[in-house]
Amino acid sequence: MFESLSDKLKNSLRNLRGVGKLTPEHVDAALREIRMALLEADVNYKVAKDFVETVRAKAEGEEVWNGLKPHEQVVKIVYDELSELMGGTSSRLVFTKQTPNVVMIVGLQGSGKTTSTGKISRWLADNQERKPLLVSVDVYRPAAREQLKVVANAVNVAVYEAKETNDPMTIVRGAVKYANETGYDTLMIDTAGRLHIDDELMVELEQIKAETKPIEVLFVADAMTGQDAVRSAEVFHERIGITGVVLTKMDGDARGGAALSIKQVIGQPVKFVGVGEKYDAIEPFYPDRIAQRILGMGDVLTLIEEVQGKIDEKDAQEQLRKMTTNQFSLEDFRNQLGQFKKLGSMSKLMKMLPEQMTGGMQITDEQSAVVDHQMQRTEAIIGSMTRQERNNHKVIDASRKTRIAGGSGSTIAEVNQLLRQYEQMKR
Ligand SMILES: Nc1nc2c(ncn2[C@@H]2O[C@H](COP(=O)(O)OP(=O)(O)OP(=O)(O)O)[C@@H](O)[C@H]2O)c(=O)[nH]1
Ligand SMILES: [Mg+2]
Repeated sequence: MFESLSDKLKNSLRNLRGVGKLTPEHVDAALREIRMALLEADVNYKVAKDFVETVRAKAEGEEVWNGLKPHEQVVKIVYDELSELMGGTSSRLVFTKQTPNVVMIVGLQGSGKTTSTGKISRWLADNQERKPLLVSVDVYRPAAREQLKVVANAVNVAVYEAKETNDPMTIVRGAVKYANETGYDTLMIDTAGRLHIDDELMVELEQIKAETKPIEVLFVADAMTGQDAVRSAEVFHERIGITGVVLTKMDGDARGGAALSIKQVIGQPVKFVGVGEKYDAIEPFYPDRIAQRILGMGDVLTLIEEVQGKIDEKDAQEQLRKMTTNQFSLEDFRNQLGQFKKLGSMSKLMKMLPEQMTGGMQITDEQSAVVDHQMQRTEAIIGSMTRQERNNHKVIDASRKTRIAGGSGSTIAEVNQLLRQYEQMKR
């Protein structure tokens, strides 16, 4: 995501480094490069132009931050403006007491509506304590409703089926009623897509909107389509009124222009980005953090949040207590490995650390695979122990070691090594 833009921006800002006093010529040169970089990333022409002008005005203005060198001032201005461009702070979905809150998912054919409906419902259940119900009103494409059901099952979220009817309005009314009666607080409506914006589709979406009064209408756009995504978002917004955008396929070679232009062009923020075909490949869109990532300050905040979100706070407290009172068993060790694994692969973690921390060094996928493999090994060995052995490793004698090694497909030396590591950790 944003690699090429990031490289170019960092480069042009780096060129300002070491310049004692910034002259207008220096700033001009840097701004020209920044403008080129934005255009190459497929940022809307006018957005790029305005961006550069704002940065120029601020750089020439009186504003001075204590303790920042001249070139750092420019970096700071570019950072502020970049995050402002994308909408400033992040835009969570805000729910009301109404039941159900309706979220409509709209967009062109194949943009990723059905996939995103599933991903977002899972995300809301995990992160905003919502109880979602999914419904498809795509009665046109054969198997479209079946597809949503498959997605719903995969993300373990309920789906409302209305096999007896093919009328979108009847379906949504039924779904709202059902959600109301059964206590689902969030109804997500997956709508039909068309290859091109057509009136029939728009009328149908307008009707569904009037009927269900959604708190959110999310426009799903394929980021790979660049400025086309921005233009169609604009049309949908004028016609239906959207509250936010979901940019999918940001894992592909999208240059990022859509992400950088949408807020500015249509006035509605990007709320989520899809970063893969798997159902957990969705991220809330944080403009400030994206700006940090683009400018190479790393995504420490996302990292911290991932750690907080996935590691159960209570669990962590309990483990800390055990560690400090020296009751940390092999069982606890295994739990801790499990927690760590939830964060993802080692290389993914490294990518989120700021350059200052890693010195720009990244571990390779192979290195990451070795670490991941070792962790799996360790888990397997502990998994082959009995409960008694896990809670008191001192009972593990030579014959038990042989059994454990056999059970986990490892060698006695590996079992010994693990026990040594554990003792060290315990100490
Ligand atoms: N790589 C990648 N693929 C995605 C992402 N989101 C969706 N896809 C893929 O895009 C294709 C279309 O996704 P769907 O969810 O079926 O799109 P849709 O908008 O519901 O399509 P229609 O209902 O036909 O209009 C599928 O192959 C998805 O796996 C993403 O974030 N990254
Ligand atoms: Mg679909």
